[in-house]
This record gives sequence, C-alpha cells and structure tokens, in this order.
Amino acid sequence: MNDFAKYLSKYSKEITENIFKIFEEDKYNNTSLFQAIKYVIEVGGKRLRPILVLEFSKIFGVDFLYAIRVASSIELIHCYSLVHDDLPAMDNDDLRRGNPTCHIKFDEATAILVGDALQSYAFEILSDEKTHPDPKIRCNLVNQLAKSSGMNGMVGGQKLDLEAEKKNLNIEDIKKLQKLKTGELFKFSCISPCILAKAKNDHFKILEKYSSNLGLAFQIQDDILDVEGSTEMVGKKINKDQSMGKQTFITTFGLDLAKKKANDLIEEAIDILKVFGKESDTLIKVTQLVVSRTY
Ligand code: GRG
Repeated sequence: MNDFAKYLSKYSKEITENIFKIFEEDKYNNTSLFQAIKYVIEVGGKRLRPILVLEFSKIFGVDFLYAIRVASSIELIHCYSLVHDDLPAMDNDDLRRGNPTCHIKFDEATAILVGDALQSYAFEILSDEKTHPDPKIRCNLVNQLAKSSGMNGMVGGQKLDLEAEKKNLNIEDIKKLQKLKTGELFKFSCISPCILAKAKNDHFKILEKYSSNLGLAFQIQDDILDVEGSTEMVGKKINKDQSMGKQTFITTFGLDLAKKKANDLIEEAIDILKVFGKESDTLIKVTQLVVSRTY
C-alpha cells in the first residue's frame, strides 16, 4: 500500500468511527435491526462520498462537527442503495465489499428494512440541530439529498438501469442513466459543503461541473473493472454487464476509448480544482484515484 492509500484507509476508518458515534448519541444500539445495520457499515467501503464532503468542507472552512454529520448522511444513503441493489429483485448479488451481502448474511426482509432505516436515518441526521444551527441550511441539505437520492436522482437512475437490459441505449441514454444512478450522490457530496458554508453561486456551479465529471469517470471505471477486474480485487461478482446484455461505456466506445474518456474527464476535473490552490491537494489525489482504483 502506498502512503496515500494508507492515508485513505485511515480516513475511511475514522469516518466509520464517527458514523457509530452518531448512532451511539442517538442510542440506536441494541436491536436485531441495528445488528444488521452495524454489519453493513462495518464491512467498509472506500467512503469516497464522505471524503468529498469533508475535503470540500475544509476548503470552505466548515466546522468538522457539521461536516462529519453531512458526510455520514451521504454514506448511509449510499449503503442503503447497495443493500437494496443487491437484493434478488434487483441485481441479486451474494457478495459486496468482499463479504456476504446483507440479505445473505441475514434475510431479505431484514435487508429491505436495513435499507429503509438507513435512508430515514440519513434525513434524521441532516434535520437535527447538531448538523447546523440555521434551519434554512438544514432544510436545504434535506431538500438536496432528497432530490439527489429520489425519483429524479439515484432511484430514477436505478429504474432506468433495470429497464436497460431490455433496451438498446445510445450514448446519451447511458450518460443520463449514469448521471442519475451514480452522479447524483457525488453531486450532493460536492455541493453540500457549499450549502453549509453559504457559498456563492459560482462555487456551486464549479462543483456541479466537477462532480459531473467525477461521477461519469467513476462509472466508466466501474464498467472497466467489471471487464478487467477479478472478484477478489473488487469484492463483488464481475462480468455482470456483459452477462446481462447491458449497454455500457465499454460496449459503446470499446475499452481503450472508454479509458481515454475517463482519463480526460478526470484531467478536466483536476483543472477545476486548481481554483482552490494548495488546499485542494488531497482532493486532487482522491480525484486521480477514481480512475486508478482497482476496487
Ligand atoms: C437500489 C435505489 C437503489 C439504487 C441503487 C448504487 C446503486 C443504485 C447501484 C449499485 C450498482 C453499481 C455497481 C453502481 C455503480 C456505481 C457504484 C455506486 C458503485 C459502488 O460504489 P463504491 O465503489 O462502493 O463507492 P464502496 O463499496 O467503496 O462504498
């Protein structure tokens, strides 16, 4: 592991500890449902979305105590989406993050409820005074997360994805689907620090563009790993897109051009970050990681 990978692994462990601190404060700790939630959070993940919230919050001078709650809320939404995506009615996966999926470890009903509870808890965190004393800011955060995760965001994208198996999608359809399914949670991760800091409109626009590039490049890399990776490497079943006849960036462009497109998007995203000077050094490395990651 290189120094930056070690740094990220420490960072993601700190985020996990902080998520559990919030659970403890709210005294959610001794039900069988909580045991299943704990399992889902403990198996880890890159914690990329919370890292984006925390790093942009540093740039905008947001208090860590506020930022970590927003960072936790987006990770909980992401975890809920993975638990539901793995269910037999959706992607039907047995393995996630190198471990049995929630419905395999527990059962389907528990996995549905884990997802439901994680989703509500994310909004409970955001609407709590501890997230920010200004109710307008809290309301904006709730509103933005609802939009990003709901029917015109991630859930809408997931529906398009489920329908994609039976359809012939063109590149614009694929981009739209991925923008909703994957891009919207990245958008929330990047603009929520602007909401917390009451940043000017220009900053919102810059970060929306950055997150759009990041989300697309992230998805292309996901498609690449589905073709080039191994189950041991990525911690989940691979070659799924092809076996389900899904159209992806790779079926459209071919592997080499897809890689080039992902790299171009990342270079452009890094250029956008330069406006923040030295303070964006960690973010630049995180951005590069999106296309160099092997899991
Ligand atoms: C069920 C409403 C609902 C939505 C599901 C997230 C999602 C939408 C589907 C997962 C399928 C998938 C492979 C999406 C591609 C992008 C993605 C979200 C990958 C997983 O995110 P990572 O790599 O995961 O950040 P870790 O485990 O590191 O947190």
